[in-house]
Amino acid sequence: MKPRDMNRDWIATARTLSQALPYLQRYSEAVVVIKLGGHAMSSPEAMDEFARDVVLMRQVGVNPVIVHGGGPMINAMLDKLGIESTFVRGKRVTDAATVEVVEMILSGLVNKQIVQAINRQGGKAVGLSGKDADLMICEQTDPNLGFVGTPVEVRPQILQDLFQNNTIPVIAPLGAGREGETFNVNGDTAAGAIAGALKADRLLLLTDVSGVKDDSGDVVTDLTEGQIRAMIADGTIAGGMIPKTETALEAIAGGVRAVVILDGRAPNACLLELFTEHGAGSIIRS
Ligand code: X2W
Repeated sequence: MKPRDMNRDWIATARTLSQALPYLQRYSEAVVVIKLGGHAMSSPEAMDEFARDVVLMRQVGVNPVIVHGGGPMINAMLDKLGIESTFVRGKRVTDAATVEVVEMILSGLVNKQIVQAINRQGGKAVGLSGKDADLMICEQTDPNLGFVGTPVEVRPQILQDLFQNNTIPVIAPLGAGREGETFNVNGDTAAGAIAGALKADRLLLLTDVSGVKDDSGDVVTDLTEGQIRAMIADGTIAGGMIPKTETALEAIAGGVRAVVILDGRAPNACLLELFTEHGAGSIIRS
């Protein structure tokens, strides 16, 4: 039996659903690429909640695509194996032994955790990497970084086929080289390239900070390309936020309608961004 006492919470839930209608209509059939960083996968509970939100998106007609990272999980395995790892400007120097571990952890462990979490919530997820169906062809980024790749060609047809079948693609950021190499691709870079090839309506970069902050530490909710370039030049945007904002600008140049940088640890971050007036994090529009 449903409780008939109209307590405030239930009324608020019904009102929230009702108010979401224009947003549900706006995003019906929309392609939303979500980059889930390793730092945003903080606990099994957070993973389940993320998975539920993704399944809800699919349920209301959105075509979600998940591109994940897993830097902390790669670090843990390299530590166990006694393989040292260094980063140059946010990219892992990747030798032949390291790229094997990166592929095992990203395509194996992390990819399947996300696939399973989505399927447990009633969704239909399939795991891929950039190698599957030649989704993401890469070239070496810089000889000093070893097997780190830059996407040069993305073939999104396999993703469109999966949308037709109500399937949610979950993509590990590895790329295929033309000579049969395996390339390690930064997760944000991979998500930007895939979102661009799909001309996605939204690219959501889920991270562990609440957005792009100004010099007094407040999140800037709306950002233009000019503002981002000025904030990088004067040092307001620094560290890991530089590649994220650069990815955002590249994605916009590639045809993505808007990119949002938001805190993936916040409850229901994706739903808040897509289906409420409030929005979340920092948005960069085309
Ligand atoms: C990354 C791929 C994983 C990733 C790495 O090896 O750590 C490069 O640095 P997060 O969790 O999103 O940081 N690749 C080239 O991007 O993970």
